[in-house]
Amino acid sequence: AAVSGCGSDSSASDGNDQIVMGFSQVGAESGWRTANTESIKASAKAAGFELKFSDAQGKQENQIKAIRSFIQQKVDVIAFSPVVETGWDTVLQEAKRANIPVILTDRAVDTEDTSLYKTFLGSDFVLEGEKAGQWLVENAADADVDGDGDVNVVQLEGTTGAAPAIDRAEGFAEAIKTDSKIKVSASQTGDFTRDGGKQVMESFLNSEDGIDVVFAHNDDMGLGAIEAIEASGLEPGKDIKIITVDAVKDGMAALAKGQINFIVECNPLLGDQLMDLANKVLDGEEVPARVVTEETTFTPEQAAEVLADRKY
Ligand code: GYE
Repeated sequence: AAVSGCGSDSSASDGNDQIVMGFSQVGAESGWRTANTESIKASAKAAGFELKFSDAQGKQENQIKAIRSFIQQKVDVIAFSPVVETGWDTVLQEAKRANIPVILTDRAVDTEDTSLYKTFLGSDFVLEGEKAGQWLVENAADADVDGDGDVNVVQLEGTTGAAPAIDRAEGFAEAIKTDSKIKVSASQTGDFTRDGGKQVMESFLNSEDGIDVVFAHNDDMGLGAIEAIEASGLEPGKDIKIITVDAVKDGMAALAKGQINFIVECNPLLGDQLMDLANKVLDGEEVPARVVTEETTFTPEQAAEVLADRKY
């Protein structure tokens, strides 16, 4: 670390100045997460950082423990992707008191005190939800699959309390407001996993009549829903339209096949930008409070075009 015992001259480099980053990851719940973890590890290596990587297995308490242990180990910088939005003030105050800068990646925290972190790098999840809703508004006639005059949507939410689950639902609801035919008739968490999406979709298929559309907060839950829809004898993408978020390779393959109808991209390759921000923060440079990732959307035709080159 920058805290080295070697008493070299007073230049910026003390001869043992490898930056140590403690990174607390959410878990391994989705294809997006796997790609994100790989990106962070690869970028840390390329930037010459020593990375202390900790997997919280979806639990906030594990993240809090990991952050405390990074503080104890006197890492140079802490980065993390908070599993849920609330409940971070105490541990972030501890990091601040220890003079260790914190960078949020991917997901935001909900706090009044923005001095508790240096910057937040990640997607605009509200915008992602809006893009999904806008597509549905534009394709409402087609999406009224059973032709009853209503577009009946069921929603597979991400992890309860997580920024992308809260914000995607909000953006989607806002966008579909403009068309009174479109209604969300049921909404439940599938925890961002394939299994969760499958199970919740099975129960929706049993309890809801005339489902026209599934809006899944990520590809994995959409892929789980495809399994449930097929098992019920219906054809995903035709009998029930599917909209998802992420655009990981498995999602894009299902989109190209027409099993999914529209994907809003969410970019997991945050590693290079994260290391860059960490370097700047440690050099005392100003960084923007918010760095938003650039993203696009995909139709089946567009997915078919890029699928072969999709890296994750
Ligand atoms: O969309 C989902 C993952 O926080 C943006 O978390 C991330 C989300 C992503 O599990 O697949």
